[in-house]
Amino acid sequence: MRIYFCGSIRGGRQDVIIYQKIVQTLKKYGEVLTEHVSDSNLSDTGEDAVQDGEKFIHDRDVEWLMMSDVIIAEVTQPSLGVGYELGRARNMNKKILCLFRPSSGKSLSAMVRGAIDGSLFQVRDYKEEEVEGILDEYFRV
Ligand code: 6IA
Repeated sequence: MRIYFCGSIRGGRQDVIIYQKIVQTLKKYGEVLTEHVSDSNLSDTGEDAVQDGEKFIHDRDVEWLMMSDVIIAEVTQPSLGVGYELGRARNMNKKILCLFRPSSGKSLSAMVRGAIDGSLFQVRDYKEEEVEGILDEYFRV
């Protein structure tokens, strides 16, 4: 099983600890292609990637999306990159689970919540301490 994890990078890194918890759990179920998203050394500014570097990142990430069996996205911290990945993945008819924490006080984009289709595209509202159980349940069915 190949798993693509999406989380905010330039959108802001405040949830990186939760991304780590998610990636550790996902590793029980398959190969996580995008473990770097949960790397606490990766900052939202980082080494300023040159244009070619950014094209490389984009093209490699889209290729990984194509190769993946399932997409798990933590969508609480809004991120253009995560939104873009979800749109591309939806168009590829991938199985997608978005995880959102209402306790953040934020409101999830209608373009994500409104994409729920009762099968491939799912959104789960959760509390931080529930995340492992939700993933275990998702991968067991
Ligand atoms: O717009 P964002 O940066 O928040 O987008 C985050 C999403 O896009 C993640 O789910 C990643 O899969 C993807 N992504 C964005 N930037 C990168 C990246 N390097 N490397 C890999 N995937 C990325 C950016 C480095 C830079 C901060 C120095």
